[in-house]
Amino acid sequence: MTTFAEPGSDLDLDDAPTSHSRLLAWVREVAELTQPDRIHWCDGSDEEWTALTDELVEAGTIVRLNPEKKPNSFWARTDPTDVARVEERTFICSVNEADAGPTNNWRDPNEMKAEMTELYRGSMRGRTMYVIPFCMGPLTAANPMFGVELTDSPYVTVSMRIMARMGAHVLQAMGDDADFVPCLHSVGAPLEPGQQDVAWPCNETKFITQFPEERMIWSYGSGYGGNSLLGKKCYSLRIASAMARDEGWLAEHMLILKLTAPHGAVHYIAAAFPSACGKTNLAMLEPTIPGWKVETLGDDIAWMRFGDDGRLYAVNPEFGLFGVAPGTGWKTNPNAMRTIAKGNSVFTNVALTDDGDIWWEGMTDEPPAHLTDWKGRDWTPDSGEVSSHPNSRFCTPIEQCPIIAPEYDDPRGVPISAILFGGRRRTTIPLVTEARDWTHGVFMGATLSSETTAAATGQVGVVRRDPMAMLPFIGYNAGDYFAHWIAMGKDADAIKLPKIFYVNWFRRDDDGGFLWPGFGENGRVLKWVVERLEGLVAATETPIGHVPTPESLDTSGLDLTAEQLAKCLEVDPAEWRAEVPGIAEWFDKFGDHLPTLLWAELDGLKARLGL
Ligand code: SAT
Ligand code: MN
Repeated sequence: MTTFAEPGSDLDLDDAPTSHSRLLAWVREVAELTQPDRIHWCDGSDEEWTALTDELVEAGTIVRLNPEKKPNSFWARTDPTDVARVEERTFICSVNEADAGPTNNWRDPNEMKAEMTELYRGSMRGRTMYVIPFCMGPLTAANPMFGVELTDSPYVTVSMRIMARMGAHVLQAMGDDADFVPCLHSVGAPLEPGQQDVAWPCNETKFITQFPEERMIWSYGSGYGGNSLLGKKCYSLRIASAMARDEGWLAEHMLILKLTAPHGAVHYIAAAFPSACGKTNLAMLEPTIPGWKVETLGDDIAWMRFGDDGRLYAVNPEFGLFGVAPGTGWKTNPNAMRTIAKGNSVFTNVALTDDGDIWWEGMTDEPPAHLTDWKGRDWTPDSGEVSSHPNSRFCTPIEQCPIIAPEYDDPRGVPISAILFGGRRRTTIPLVTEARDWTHGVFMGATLSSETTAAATGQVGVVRRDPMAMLPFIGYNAGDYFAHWIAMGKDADAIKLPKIFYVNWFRRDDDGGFLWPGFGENGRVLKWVVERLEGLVAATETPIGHVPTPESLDTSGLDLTAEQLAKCLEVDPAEWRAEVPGIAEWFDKFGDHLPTLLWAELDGLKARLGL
């Protein structure tokens, strides 16, 4: 662990562990602007982890958990106002406003830089600036995707060590002149001499800003994961989607799983669901049907490129899991429970048990008799409030997952057979629908709708369009993004393209209960998907695509009546006719950026619905 320039010194970079001149110049420039007391170059070592976590314990930001329960793990509580992504404070600062499109907030890049520069001026005073060299995806990739985050938050620094490949080996691999995405982060809470720090420094003013042409990220005011771990959504989705548009690949909000059938055939499946709609659960599924096996490659982000053989290959750029805690339990996701049991994790905004472990709603059937809740207050089952914030998270190394597929670290990625799009809808959307072809699948993704969750600030449970589950993450004009998706399919060999499906685990019956049991039973839907790929099972052609015939979906041993199954699979023309005006209104937003092929898809749907 090397710390340069103690308080009062001139932040000398002579001993910096790199001779990368652009990196050094940028670190110097940011240090001069933000005026930290010291600069620390992260090496990613165990000693550094210990020093940082000790410091965070001392500061009251985190509490060390009982090592017999969760070794080398910590309980963190944020400021109660800093608990989720802030979409209304997230900006795509492209040079032209039209390039941000109607779904993003836009500000002129020069104006934004001027305003944020004033916020950053002196913002790290009294603090350490951490330099975090990181690589999204394997370091052994043909073109390793480097980034460097400068942050004044030790919480961010330890979380980055879990979520990304980072440290001295990355800095070394960057050599003297590798390209990297500069990621600047400050919690915006400078300390005056003698001023007592708070446990969770942040600022009421927040900006999460992407500069897509410059491939640069500036984040200010928040310490929460999605706003501050800049390798994640900001780089691997917003900036990477702009790179992918320019370079002919896809950066997507998708899990990646490996499915092995009883007869040994292997299929890799990618699936896009909005935040907090079960990506982590599906990625680690334990199928209830005998002989089927799931292994995990990723739970949140997939970068996909065509290989020389014409197939679409996916890589998970991340190194950790940042999963929604509530609802994760031995019944719903035993593999996530086994992953966190190994320790080395940071739990944020969950509850603390009296014996130094963590708990959240849904972990066990019965809550403990007493907890310390996410706001640090005494909690009992009679408290009348949840103990853990609905967007509380576990941050844990993906390599600890007992069913990690060894290929997750292969820089070539894995060939994808099927892409699933899914949302959270009480009505209208059947359990699973197969697209007729790639363009129809893009139509399904582009019109995906879902009820909002606690993963972002704002109202929960409101249906909104969330194209490809990427609404908050597309780094450019979403109309152009749809065109890019269509072009990717057009240039490819149709027979080798992944087949596209639309799933909905969340349909409700008339009493408001879920129709489909979900979780491990979703393996039955995966089975139907691969049996469709292999041409083994039948489907009913409906106005919206191919839906399973009741016999083709394996429901053996499942407690589901024929009526319930029919309701899961139902395509109600009246509901769909009601859906059409909303789709037309959605498409209208994009003006001439919307590919005409998507209007043609809508016309086809209308004709099939008799409209
Ligand atoms: O909050 S994160 O953006 O890191 C996770 C999510 O919302 O998908
Ligand atoms: Mn996500």
